[in-house]
Amino acid sequence: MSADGQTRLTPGAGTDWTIDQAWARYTPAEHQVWVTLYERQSALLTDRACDPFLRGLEALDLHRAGIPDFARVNAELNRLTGWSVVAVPGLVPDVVFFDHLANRRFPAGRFIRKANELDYLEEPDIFHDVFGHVPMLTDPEFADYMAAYGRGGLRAMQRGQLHQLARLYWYTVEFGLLQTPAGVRIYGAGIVSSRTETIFALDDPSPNRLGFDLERIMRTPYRIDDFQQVYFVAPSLGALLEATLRDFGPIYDRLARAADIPIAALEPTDRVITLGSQAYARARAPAAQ
Ligand code: HBI
Ligand code: FE
Repeated sequence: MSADGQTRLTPGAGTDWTIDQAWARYTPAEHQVWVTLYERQSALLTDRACDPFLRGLEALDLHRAGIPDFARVNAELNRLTGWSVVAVPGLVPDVVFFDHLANRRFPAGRFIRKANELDYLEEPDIFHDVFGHVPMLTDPEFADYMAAYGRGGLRAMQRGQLHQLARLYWYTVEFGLLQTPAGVRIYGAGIVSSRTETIFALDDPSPNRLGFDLERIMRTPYRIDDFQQVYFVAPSLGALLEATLRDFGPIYDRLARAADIPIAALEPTDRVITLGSQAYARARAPAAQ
């Protein structure tokens, strides 16, 4: 993103913003950052991430030896669900992003964070994108959900309601929780790739945890700079997929007239799984004006 806020095409990028991963150019120090993050997260996620995520991590062998080579990952990922990972310089324009998803291509940043910024970074790096997002793409239902989301994104843009669909992505793909027989588990990439939020999202008494409700989610703003104040729990990945396989026209018509729901508020129709204290958010709130 350049100073004037325009996303400029990176020299060498295609019109779809893809670039060569240039896997051979990663340095030993960059591979070591991946190994450090991988070992720390995978140990933490054993009984916190959902089974499809853990199975995907194994199936793709996003191993401890360093940054995965997309060519190798794609051979297996393609076979499983027809998805590929493609390298991009960073965040790409929405229309480019949605077109990739609609065509089963996940755009992943090529760069990796520095050893001194393991816990937070401004823009998604290869660890967030590949460790966080890609294992779930080995699950057939989630893989179909992500492609449906891509198709929906192009339509939401035409209607000028992209900000509402972006909330669905945020509260599912990035910060989604899943109801399982073993309890609530994580599938959202923004959580599984963050050590601190992996703990906060499941254990902390501060956030609300509510049953998944597509339209309610699309009315709920989100925070990009801190832990979430509300998480939504899907009953299953099948239910998540099924929620997108309907005509969104009437939904967008209702949403165009509906007010946003304040982030920590509860709606009468909410299925409350855990009622949060919001203590964390209050402690972080700027001093009252
Ligand atoms: N680009 N590379 C990349 N990764 C993203 O997650 C991404 C993006 N561009 C747009 C975008 N996400 C969001 O604006 C959409 O989810 C709405
Ligand atoms: Fe992401």
